Amino acid sequence: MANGGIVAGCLAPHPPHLVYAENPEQNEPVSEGGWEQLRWGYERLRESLKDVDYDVIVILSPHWQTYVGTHFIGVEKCSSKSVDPVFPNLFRFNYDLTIDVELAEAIHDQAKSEGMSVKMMTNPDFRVDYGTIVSCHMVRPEWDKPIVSISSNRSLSYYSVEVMQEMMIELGKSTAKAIEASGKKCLLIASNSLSHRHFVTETNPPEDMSKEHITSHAMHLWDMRMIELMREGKSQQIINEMPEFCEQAIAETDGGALTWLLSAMGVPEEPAILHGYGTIIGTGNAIMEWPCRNWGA
Ligand code: 2X7
Ligand code: FE2
Repeated sequence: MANGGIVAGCLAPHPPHLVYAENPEQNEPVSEGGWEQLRWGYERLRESLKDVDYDVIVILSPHWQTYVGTHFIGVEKCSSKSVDPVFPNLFRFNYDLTIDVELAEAIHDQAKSEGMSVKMMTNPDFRVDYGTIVSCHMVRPEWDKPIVSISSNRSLSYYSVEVMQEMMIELGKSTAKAIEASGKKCLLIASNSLSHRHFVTETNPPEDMSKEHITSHAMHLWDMRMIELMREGKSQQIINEMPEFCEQAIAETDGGALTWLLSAMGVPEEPAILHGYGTIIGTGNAIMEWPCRNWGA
């Protein structure tokens, strides 16, 4: 790969339950496990990536929500404690990560030159969102790669899912251009669940798997449809159906991450690999990989 490029794109969901169930030393709460199907899926993804050479992880998370433009972390070292506001009983994680500010600025500048509203986030006390942390931890628990952290510009709140998707398609194109010019090899992550209708009470203990299932048959059907489209390489159809999916399945793709990822990869017709699927408090979660490194120039 003479120029920079995308070695793989991943759909890597971030419910904090996954980190809680893994019991890494950085997380304070202690569990008896749980959500194994998904955690084994992440194991398969890590195995698939273990010999892949890359420089940086580029991630877009729906839990860093910005309302005026897309923001990029522009601080090289970020360390603090991340507490999930809804599940503080499951996720109190001490993180210490490095940002590739150079690449973040390059994507920012490229998007700006295309007319997008963008901003570098330079507050040294900024708290990195848990979506970014959970997905990065599950994909690469060694924390030995710098990341580029991209916010979810909630243009759907002002306009519509359609407008949001249009903007994510542009952001994806700018991301790909900047990566190519950078000369860096990148792993891209869309950090989101699929169907996102969840239960409103928690079981005791939270990892009681006898209570875990999808919230409704309709949500299951939507998740399976999206997974099949990904496995068949029908990226354009996914983008076309995205507004309906977001509305009917309350899908977390409404944050734009999956559309951004598909666009950055050039709306691939190559099939994605399904590494795992499972539910977390009723939401649907798929771990998918597009192995771009094998597709040739
Ligand atoms: O952020 C999440 C999520 N997307 C799905 C399920 C449970 C918790 O957090
Ligand atoms: Fe989420």
